[in-house]
Amino acid sequence: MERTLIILKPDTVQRRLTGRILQRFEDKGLSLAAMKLMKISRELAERHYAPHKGKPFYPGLIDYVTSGPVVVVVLQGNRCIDTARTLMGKTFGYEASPGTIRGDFGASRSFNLVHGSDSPESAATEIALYFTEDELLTYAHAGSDWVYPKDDV
Ligand code: IDP
Ligand code: MG
Repeated sequence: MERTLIILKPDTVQRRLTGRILQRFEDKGLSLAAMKLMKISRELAERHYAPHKGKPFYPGLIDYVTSGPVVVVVLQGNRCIDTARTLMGKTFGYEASPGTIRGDFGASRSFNLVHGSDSPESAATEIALYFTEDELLTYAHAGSDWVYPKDDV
């Protein structure tokens, strides 16, 4: 069972797409382990996006993710890091396939609606930036046996 950090970025909240985008992850069978509405401080944004420091788009990225409320979510499920990234689509909305979140709702390079961790290491680091261990809930989900067969590996 994996966990991943998802952020519904300020454009998602401003465009009132929060429910529809969360629905995509739930429809796939991923479970909510934690969730909150918050405004990301510049300091937190700089820690989160430290791997991108120095790139040309970095200052704009920090401005963007701190520009309004976001919904921060931890999702849980088998292979959920890659599954969530597949649902999100390619980084730039105009390149992302129709059917993906970015492909259906995004048209730009930066305003791409959603963040998702890209590896188990970044998921662990990013989840710890936003949640304490006791805020992460593990619980039996009615119907999980119908998403993941018992012998699924
Ligand atoms: P990802 O979100 O698909 O993992 P990253 O390469 O990690 O993409 O970039 C982080 C975020 O920075 C992107 O989601 C996007 O908001 C922004 N970004 C990435 N590349 C560019 C760019 O070339 N121009 C403007 N913004 C960019
Ligand atoms: Mg990334």
